[in-house]
Amino acid sequence: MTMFLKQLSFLLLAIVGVVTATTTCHDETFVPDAVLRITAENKTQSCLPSKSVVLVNGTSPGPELRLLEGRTYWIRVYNDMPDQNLTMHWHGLSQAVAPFSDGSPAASQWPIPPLHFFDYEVSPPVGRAGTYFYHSHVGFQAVSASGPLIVEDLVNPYPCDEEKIVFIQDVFTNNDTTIEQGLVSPLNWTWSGESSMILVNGEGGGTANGTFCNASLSTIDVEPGKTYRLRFIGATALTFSSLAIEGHESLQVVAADGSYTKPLNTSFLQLGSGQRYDVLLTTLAYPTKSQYYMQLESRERPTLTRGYAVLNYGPKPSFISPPVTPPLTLSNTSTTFLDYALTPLSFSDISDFPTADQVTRRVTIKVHQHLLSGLTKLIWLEDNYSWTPEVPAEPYLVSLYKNDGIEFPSMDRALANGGIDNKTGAFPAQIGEVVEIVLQNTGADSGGVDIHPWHAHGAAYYDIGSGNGTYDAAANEAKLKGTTPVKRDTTMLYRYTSGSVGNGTDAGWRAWRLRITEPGVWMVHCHILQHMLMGMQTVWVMGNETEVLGKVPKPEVEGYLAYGGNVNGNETHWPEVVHFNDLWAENQ
Ligand SMILES: *[C@@H]1O[C@H](CO)[C@@H](O)[C@H](O)[C@H]1NC(C)=O
Ligand SMILES: *[C@@H]1O[C@H](CO)[C@@H](O)[C@H](O)[C@H]1NC(C)=O
Ligand SMILES: *[C@@H]1O[C@H](CO)[C@@H](O)[C@H](O)[C@H]1NC(C)=O
Ligand SMILES: *[C@@H]1O[C@H](CO)[C@@H](O)[C@H](O)[C@H]1NC(C)=O
Ligand SMILES: *[C@@H]1O[C@H](CO)[C@@H](O)[C@H](O)[C@H]1NC(C)=O
Ligand SMILES: *[C@@H]1O[C@H](CO)[C@@H](O)[C@H](O)[C@H]1NC(C)=O
Ligand SMILES: *[C@@H]1O[C@H](CO)[C@@H](O)[C@H](O)[C@H]1NC(C)=O
Ligand SMILES: *[C@@H]1O[C@H](CO)[C@@H](O)[C@H](O)[C@H]1NC(C)=O
Ligand SMILES: *[C@@H]1O[C@H](CO)[C@@H](O)[C@H](O)[C@H]1NC(C)=O
Ligand SMILES: *[C@@H]1O[C@H](CO)[C@@H](O)[C@H](O)[C@H]1NC(C)=O
Ligand SMILES: *[C@@H]1O[C@H](CO)[C@@H](O)[C@H](O)[C@H]1NC(C)=O
Ligand SMILES: *[C@@H]1O[C@H](CO)[C@@H](O)[C@H](O)[C@H]1NC(C)=O
Ligand SMILES: [Cu+2]
Repeated sequence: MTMFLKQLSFLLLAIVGVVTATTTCHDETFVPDAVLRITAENKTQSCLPSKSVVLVNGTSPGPELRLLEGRTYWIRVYNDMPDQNLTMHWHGLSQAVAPFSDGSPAASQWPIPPLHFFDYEVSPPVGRAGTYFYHSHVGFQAVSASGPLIVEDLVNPYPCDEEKIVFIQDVFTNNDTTIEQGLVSPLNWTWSGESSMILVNGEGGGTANGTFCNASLSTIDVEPGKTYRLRFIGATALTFSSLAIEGHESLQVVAADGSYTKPLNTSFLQLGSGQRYDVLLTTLAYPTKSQYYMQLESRERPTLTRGYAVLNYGPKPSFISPPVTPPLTLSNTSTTFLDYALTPLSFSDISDFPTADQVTRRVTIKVHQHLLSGLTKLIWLEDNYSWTPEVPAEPYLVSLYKNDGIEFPSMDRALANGGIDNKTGAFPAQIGEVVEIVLQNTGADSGGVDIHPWHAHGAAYYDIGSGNGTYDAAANEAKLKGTTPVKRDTTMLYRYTSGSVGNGTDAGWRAWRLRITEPGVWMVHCHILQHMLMGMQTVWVMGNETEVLGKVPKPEVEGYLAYGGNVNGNETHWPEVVHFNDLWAENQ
């Protein structure tokens, strides 16, 4: 069934509200499709001394998960940590059918308590095959607790000889606890420090702020004269990377986030936290050496972090040093990178793009950095609201079901306040609306401007571009003429000057257009982990009360509504779960 039909019938189901749910006990007879075990262990990474790191199955990145489009999977996630909460988010995949499986503790689910496990229901629809990743959504854990998630095609539009994952991460000198405490402390606010190294597939060496780190590099093993699909995954906490491969100037982009595109050639990539690009690379027929460096550099930070990996044609050496002199001069930030240039490959993505006259509402979110009066604490505001991990006290969806913590957001209050309901702090949207979301950068209290990779949970949006100053819909429509944007889930809000622009001055924008089709509670946030801890997150409630909560009546989801409720398994208790996808299918 097509995505559209699936959404339509899901919507009808929600409206008719005929669901009769029963919970299923996942006892010893139940076999999950995949298992992830999360621990905190002392580990050395790159040149850093051993410190506590949150790992998936003992490694960072964790093991690759491969799912097939159009199937439902149960992924059992064990929180084996004795003293930390955990969730897992399936970055880029919509959890419209299984709302408690989105893994965002502020919006959709209680975290998995220490020494418990949770069965996530993940169902990539047909048409969304592509490159994704999974990561924790608690605190700073996602700096290491993440791994590749590949949704395989029923029919691959870009056949190639082989494919390789290029999973990009940061490491920091301080541990997660120290970083978290520093960023939320009111009286002693402390920055995390800059990235100590950029890792590729868990390894990396190079320089950080001019200090050389001689750690062994990871290899991407290739053979001459073959075509590879490289799946680049931006799983960094902070780093916005500029990257290129020595001797291999032709990279052909064929997918952005989870969307196939028409092929587009580029010699370098820019990759923010949360973004993915799939690239076809044809290797040299006659390489003149065994190893070619892939060079990665941080951009838009006060200090430069430079890491390397190698494209390896020869036998695998036991230790590969980073070069002392960088082989490449990498591009500075391009504020136009692939914007207005990528085109969807699929006909349905092209035909589904809403035209300007279909847009029913535009919501501009002002992004601002604020220094709390009398303190050293910096916070991020979106329309004067700061959404830190402690806000709200219980996940938003849980509150709505329990009808206790927070009321259902009011469309009237939202319309009177530029899109945000000023009582609940959430952005409501009605099914059937076509909304433009404009992320409007503004000068900080200090006058400075920063960059932000903005990510949306739920359905992907059409990215309609970015620019300097204040968003101008008519001018942008002229730029869009003759183009069809691509569906994305993470795109960059840039800065256009390194200097001061003045407190509150508009200083660059990024705009999205989306049809509201999938009822649910969805986070829309900057993907820089530090910024999230500092409040750079919003919550959208799409659909009315019947549509959001009517999927499954309250008694059936009771186990999801309490922290440590009976949907969590442990050594003496099997989880009692709702099979949301089966319910949906039964009601067709
Ligand atoms: C993770 O480790 C568990 C055992 O600890 C194993 O059963 C499971 O298959 C591993 N998961 C993956 C995706 O490799
Ligand atoms: C990690 O190292 C610290 C300090 O050496 C030690 O106290 C702690 O028990 C270790 N943790 C683990 C999980 O091994
Ligand atoms: C993190 O680092 C701080 C400061 O060095 C230390 O006190 C704390 O025990 C560390 N936490 C863990 C979990 O290792
Ligand atoms: C885990 O989450 C619960 C519910 O939000 C909270 O009460 C508890 O303090 C958290 N535990 C830790 C160790 O952070
Ligand atoms: C403030 O934080 C810094 C860095 O974490 C630490 O070195 C310092 O001791 C702290 N000061 C106070 C007063 O807690
Ligand atoms: C970077 O190095 C310079 C020169 O050694 C030093 O003054 C500065 O404090 C360093 N910055 C960071 C963030 O480590
Ligand atoms: C890095 O370390 C390796 C292994 O110890 C050594 O062979 C190599 O010479 C070192 N490279 C530099 C530039 O220090
Ligand atoms: C919300 O905004 C309206 C104006 O649109 C105002 O009358 C009302 O007092 C505000 N409510 C809160 C809780 O700020
Ligand atoms: C910047 O503007 C905001 C909003 O008008 C105000 O609250 C803040 O105090 C200003 N900051 C400075 C440093 O003037
Ligand atoms: C962006 O606009 C500001 C204000 O007009 C201007 O100073 C700056 O040079 C512009 N930046 C770019 C890259 O065009
Ligand atoms: C939600 O919208 C549907 C479809 O328009 C409508 O049938 C239903 O009555 C609405 N529910 C509420 C609570 O407004
Ligand atoms: C295991 O889960 C059950 C049901 O939620 C709970 O009653 C029990 O206390 C849990 N055991 C532990 C050790 O947390
Ligand atoms: Cu940000």
